[in-house]
Amino acid sequence: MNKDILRLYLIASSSSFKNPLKDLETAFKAGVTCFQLREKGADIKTGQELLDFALDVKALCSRYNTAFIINDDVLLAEAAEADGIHIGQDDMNPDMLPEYFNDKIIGLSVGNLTELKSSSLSRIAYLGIGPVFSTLSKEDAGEAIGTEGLRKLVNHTKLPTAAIGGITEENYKRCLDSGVDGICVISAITGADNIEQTVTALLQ
Ligand code: TZP
Ligand code: MG
Repeated sequence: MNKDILRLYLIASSSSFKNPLKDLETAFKAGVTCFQLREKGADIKTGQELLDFALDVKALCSRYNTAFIINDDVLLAEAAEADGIHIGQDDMNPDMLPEYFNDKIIGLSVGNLTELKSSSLSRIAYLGIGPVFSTLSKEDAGEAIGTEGLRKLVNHTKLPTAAIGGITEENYKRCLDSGVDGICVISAITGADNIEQTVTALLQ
């Protein structure tokens, strides 16, 4: 995997934006390097409606050269021919992912050293590390590890890494200074007044 794709990694659901395809296009055009469709929370799509949305997003991603990752949903990732899948500690064992993912990007969330050491990493392409700061976007995100915790985990792995959790225009540089290859954000972009400006700022 080219770790440059982790530089600015946006995560959102189909209901995160008022005009999802338009707003995602704005974000991709402005330079988001990777997008993860994480269909969680209120107002979620399922079945064919979700697949149709995923296919529209995939087309947008292809147009702007943005990597397209699906959170957790193996069947959706295969059906939408995503570039990869992201799994959490409570999801499936990455070793059990079907062959489709052999040449795809498999990302894993880790929040502490115990998780890092106990995870099967043979098929993992990158780690999402956090929450670095406290977040309102994930109820069970766990305790914030701070930039010191982030640095510690980065120093314990050779895998490409992205920081996640509570990352904003004000604190993203401290994450990058901890040695990660990039940052993952939800609310910094989904809640932005001006998506283009925010993406540009987070890429500085
Ligand atoms: N995993 C750890 S923290 C988090 C996820 C999905 C939420 C990040 O959202 P935000 O709004 O960027 O804090
Ligand atoms: Mg999950």
